[in-house]
Amino acid sequence: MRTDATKASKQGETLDAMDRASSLKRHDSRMIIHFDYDCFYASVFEAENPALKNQPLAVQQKQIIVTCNYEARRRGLYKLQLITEAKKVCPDVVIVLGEDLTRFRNASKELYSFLRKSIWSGQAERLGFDEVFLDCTDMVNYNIDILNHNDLSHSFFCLDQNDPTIGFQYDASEPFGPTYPPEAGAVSDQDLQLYQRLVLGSHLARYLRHELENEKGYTATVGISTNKILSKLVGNLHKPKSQTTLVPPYDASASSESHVTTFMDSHDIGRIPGIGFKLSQKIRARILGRQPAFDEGLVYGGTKEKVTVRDVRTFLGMGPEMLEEILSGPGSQRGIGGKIWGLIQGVDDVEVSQAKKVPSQISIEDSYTRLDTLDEVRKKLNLLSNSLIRRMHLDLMEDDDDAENTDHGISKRRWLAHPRTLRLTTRPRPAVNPDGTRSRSFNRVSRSLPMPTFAFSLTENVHALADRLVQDSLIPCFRKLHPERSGWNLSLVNVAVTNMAETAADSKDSKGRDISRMFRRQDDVLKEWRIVDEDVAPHLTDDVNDLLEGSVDEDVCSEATPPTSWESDEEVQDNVDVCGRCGLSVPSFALLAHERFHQMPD
Ligand code: DGT
Ligand code: MG
Repeated sequence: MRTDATKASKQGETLDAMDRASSLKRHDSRMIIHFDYDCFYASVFEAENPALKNQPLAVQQKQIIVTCNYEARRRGLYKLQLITEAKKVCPDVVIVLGEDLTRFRNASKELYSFLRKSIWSGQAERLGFDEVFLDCTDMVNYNIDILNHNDLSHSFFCLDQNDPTIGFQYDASEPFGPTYPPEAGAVSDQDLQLYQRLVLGSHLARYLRHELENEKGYTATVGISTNKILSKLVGNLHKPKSQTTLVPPYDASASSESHVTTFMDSHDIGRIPGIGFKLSQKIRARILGRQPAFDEGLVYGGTKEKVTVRDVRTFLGMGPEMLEEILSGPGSQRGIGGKIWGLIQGVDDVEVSQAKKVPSQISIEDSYTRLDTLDEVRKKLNLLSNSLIRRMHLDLMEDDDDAENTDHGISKRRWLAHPRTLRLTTRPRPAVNPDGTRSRSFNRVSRSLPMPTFAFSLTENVHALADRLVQDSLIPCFRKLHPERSGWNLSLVNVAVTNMAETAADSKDSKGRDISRMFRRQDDVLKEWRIVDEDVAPHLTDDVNDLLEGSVDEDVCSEATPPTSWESDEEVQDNVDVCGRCGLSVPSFALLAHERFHQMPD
C-alpha cells in the first residue's frame, strides 16, 4: 500500500530529478573560459626586462625556486626545486628574488582588468594571482544567433553589440586548437547545439589569448567548457601557450560515453579543485582500506598514492552519503558529500562571480624556525603590520578625483572599503615527544577584534600606524591568545583584516554617506570614533568575533569551506615552512615528506 510518506518521498524524488535536470541544463548552457598565465612570476620579470626572455630564469623565494621560465624548464629546472639543486643542473641560471609580491600583485591586477574589459558580462573572477575565469555565455549566445549556417567557415565574431564591424573573422565549422578527446567522433544531433557553442567559445578564447599576448606581452594556457571546474582542468592538457576545449557528449547515452566522465575519471583525486590535501587523504584511506603511504624517497611532492576519480566513483557503495560519512567531522561543511560527489563528476553550478572592487580579506604571514619570546613576537608583528598597512593602502584605496579634494591638481586618496575586523593567527609548534621527534601540526589558533579606526588615518605614516597597531591591538590580542608568558614556540604568525565594509562613495551623489570623507576631517572625527571603539566591550566582541569568523584552527576550516566556492583569497600565501631539524625552507605540503626523509636510514 502506498502511504502518504511514500508519496511524499516519491514527490521528493521527482523534484530532485527535476532539480538535477535543471542543474544539468544550467551546467550545459554556460560558456566559461579559464586562463592560467604561463610561468607567471618569471613572466612578470621578463615583462620588466625583456632581455631575460632568452635566458634560463628562476624566481627564488626562501631557498626554493617557485617558478622558472620555459627556457629553464627546457634545461631541467622545475617548480619548487631547491636553489642548490637548480644551480647544479643549470649553472648559468639567472636567479631573481620574488619574496616581495607587489610586482606580481600589480601585474595580476592589470591583466585581470584587461581581460574583464574584453568581455561583456563583467563576470570575471580571479583565482590567486595567475588564474582568471571568464563567463562568456552572452557573447557566445549573441554570435550563435548571427551565424550563417550555410557558410560557417567564413564567420565573423562580433565583439560589440553596438558596432557590427568590430570583431574578427573565424571558421565556425570546427574548434580552434586542441580538444579533449583529441579525436572527437561525429557529433550527435542532441549535442550539436552545445558543440557549436563550444566551437565559438574556442575561437573567442584564441582571440583573447592573442590580445593578451599582443597588448600585454603575457602568454596563457586556456581551457574552454561549460563550468569552472571543467574549464580549469581541461586547460591543463596543453601547456604552455595553448588551449583545450572539452567537446561533447557531456552526458552518457546508449551509444556513447560521457567525455566529462572519462576526462574526470583520469585525474588523481587530489588534483580536483576543491578537494584539498586533507580531504583527498581521507578519501584515499577509504579506497585503499589503510592509511595512504608516503613515497619515502621523495623530498618534494609525489607524497601521495595514486587514487583516481574513477577508483573513487566506482568504489562499492560510493555516493554522496558515503562521501559525507568519510568527510564529515568537526568543522566540516554540511552536505560536503554531495558537493564532492558532484565535483568529481564535473558538476559545478557555482557562477563566475562578478568583479569585486575590493578583496574579501588581506592577510600577511610568515613562518619561523623559532619564535618564543615576546620581544621577538613584537618585532615580527611590526614587520607584518607594516606590510599589512601598505597592502591596505594599495588595495583598499583609490585616487579621489573630486575637485574639492585635489591638492593643486594632485589627487588625494580615499578609502574604497574599511575592514571591520582585525585577526591575529598563530601556529604553535607541538612540544617535543619523549623520543626526540616532533609531531607535525597544521593547527592554527586565531583571535579577532574590531579594527581600530586610527588605522584609516590619511595623515599618519605607515610606520607610525604599524607601531600603534602592534602596541594597542595586536600585543593585547596576542596575550589573550597565548596567556602564558613563555613556553610557546610559534612556527607561523598571520595578521589579517577581513569583513570589508565598502564605502558608499562610488558616485558623487553618495557623498553624504561616505564614511571615508569623515576621516578626512582628521582628529575630531577620529577622536569621536575612538570613543565608540573603546565603548565596545572587548571580551564580548572578541568572543563574538571568534564565533563569527569561525577562525579557530583555520586549516581545518579552510578544508571545510565550500569546495565549489572558488573565491580568490586575493592573497597568495607564502606557503613555505621551516624544517625544525635542518632549518631548510620547504613548501608546507612537502614538510611531512621532508621530515620522513630525515628519518630514512643513511
Ligand atoms: P605554469 O602555469 O606551469 O606555466 O607555471 P606558473 O609559474 O604560472 O605556476 P602556477 O600557475 O602553478 O603558479 C603561479 C605562480 O604562483 C607561480 O609563478 C609562482 C607562484 N607559486 C606557485 N606555486 C607556489 C608555491 O607552492 N609556493 C609559493 N610561494 N609560490 C608558488
Ligand atoms: Mg600559471
